[in-house]
Amino acid sequence: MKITVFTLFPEMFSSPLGASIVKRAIDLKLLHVDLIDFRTYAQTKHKQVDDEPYGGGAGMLLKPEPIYAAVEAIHGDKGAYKGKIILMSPQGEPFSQEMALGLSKEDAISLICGHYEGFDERIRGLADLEVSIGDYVLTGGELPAMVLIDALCRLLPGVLGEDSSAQFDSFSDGLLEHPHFTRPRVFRDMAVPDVLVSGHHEEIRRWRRKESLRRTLLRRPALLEQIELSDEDHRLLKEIRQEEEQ
Ligand code: 4FV
Repeated sequence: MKITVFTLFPEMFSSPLGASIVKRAIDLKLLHVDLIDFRTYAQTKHKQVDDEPYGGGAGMLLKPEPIYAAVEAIHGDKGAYKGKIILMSPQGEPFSQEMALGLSKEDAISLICGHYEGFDERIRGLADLEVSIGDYVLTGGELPAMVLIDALCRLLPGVLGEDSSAQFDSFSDGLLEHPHFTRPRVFRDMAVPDVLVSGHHEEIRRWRRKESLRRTLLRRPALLEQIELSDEDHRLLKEIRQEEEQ
């Protein structure tokens, strides 16, 4: 997969792309990331990329010219680029595991990172999609772009050791993940649930499904409305509600 990032601060990406799983994906050539500093495409003598908002108001806005010039220099004019152009902004579609899964199947995507108070509205004409990582305002779109790259990268075939692990992610089945345990068997009087060391795989599957439902019911009940629950799920939820009432 090829990701092109348009940003004023390419240096912010060095460490997130230079460590652990993302680095491994890049080293394995499963992921290629190009960092484009769109200030270098500013046409004015002083490489101006921002300006005051028409109609007054605080802060500065990103100008359209440098970003259009950068995107067209790298990808050619509208239509030439086969990838999806994504604008990172708080007004965008909420980012989700489902969206990550969908985007991880693209051959190429481009991420445009805002800064200052935001974008001149005409920059939106470049984008196929606008994505927000959450209802809060950051200093720039760089961290959101890194979040997206990280979430996509681990879904690329061959990146995570056993491809299977990503399919057991939180949200992969719409539920929060069940509790996980590893050695030691007992830590400061906190013991691993017996079922997990029973070797009884059906019991273990049932316990994990039940604990995923319990955690989702207690922490994110709205998620339960969004997924198809099986008869077993309904039976388990009945047990959970009785247990939680005690
Ligand atoms: C953001 C978000 C975000 C807004 C003004 C950059 C900042 C500044 N992007 N999800 N939340 N962007 O806060 O994606 O330009």
